[in-house]
Amino acid sequence: MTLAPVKSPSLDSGLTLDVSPVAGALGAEVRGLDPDGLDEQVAAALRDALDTHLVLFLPGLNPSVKQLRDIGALFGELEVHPYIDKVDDDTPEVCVLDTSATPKADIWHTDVTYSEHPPIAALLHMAQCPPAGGDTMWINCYEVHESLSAPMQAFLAGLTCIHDDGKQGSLRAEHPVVRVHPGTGRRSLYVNKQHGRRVPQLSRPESQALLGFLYRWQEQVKFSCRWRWSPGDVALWDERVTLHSIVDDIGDDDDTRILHRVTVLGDAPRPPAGAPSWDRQRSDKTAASGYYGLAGFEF
Ligand SMILES: O=C(O)CCC(=O)C(=O)O
Ligand SMILES: [Fe+2]
Repeated sequence: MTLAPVKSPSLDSGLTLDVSPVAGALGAEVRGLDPDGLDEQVAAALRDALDTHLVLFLPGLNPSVKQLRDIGALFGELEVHPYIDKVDDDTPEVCVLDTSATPKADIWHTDVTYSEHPPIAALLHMAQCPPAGGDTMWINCYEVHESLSAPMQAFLAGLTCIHDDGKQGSLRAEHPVVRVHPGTGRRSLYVNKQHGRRVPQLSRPESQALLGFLYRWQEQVKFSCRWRWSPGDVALWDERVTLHSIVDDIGDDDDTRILHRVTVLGDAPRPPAGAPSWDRQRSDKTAASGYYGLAGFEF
């Protein structure tokens, strides 16, 4: 997909949003947003920009906690996380992510795909930024799907993948391997190696080989964009059609990296219309399963 270099939807309110791509595959900077001037027109312009660019960056916006929540609410109902720390009690939708203190998400993933209704979008505000390192990267999963051959696309359209939370599979969900975005109608590949475990229509070794191939294929740099954070930046992405990962290269262990985070609640991923439906494998206890079922893909 080739993206227009600059897009500037002019709103009736007189506000102009300048939307300018940051990479060939996905991602755009948005300038001109007034976090106190959010209305339906601004919402429509942002949603349109998000549908086109998949990740939006609002450089130096430095929103208040309430403003961050209100920008998130333009995209849908917000999550109130049961236990992650909140910035303050008045805005339970805004969590604190201290990536200097907690394990970093330095693996390509899509958030919470072990849920039946994974999030549709997420926002991060860089509240305390390290001087260097700790960039975040995203991948365009439409492009990943489009890069596959027609027979491979046809094969994948009829498959599902079982995702779990990695804790003995206590939370798990089954989703189509190819999903259709309800807004754009486009197909994207929907597997990620943090949570994806098994394609139940295939034997265990077949599933292992296929997922291993897809994970390697989708992680190519050409499908990605990378954001070097500055203090106050906000990133907002469509969880349905992207993967992301922090780059875990913060130079000094004493550097603090604190983000404020908002999650937009999701829907059930939808498979392509008319995709074939295959039975599950009756038994996956093949002779080879002991060998191929090793390590992270074991389910
Ligand atoms: O720390 C980051 O840059 C990304 C964290 C992350 O994976 C998330 O907020 O979902
Ligand atoms: Fe994440």
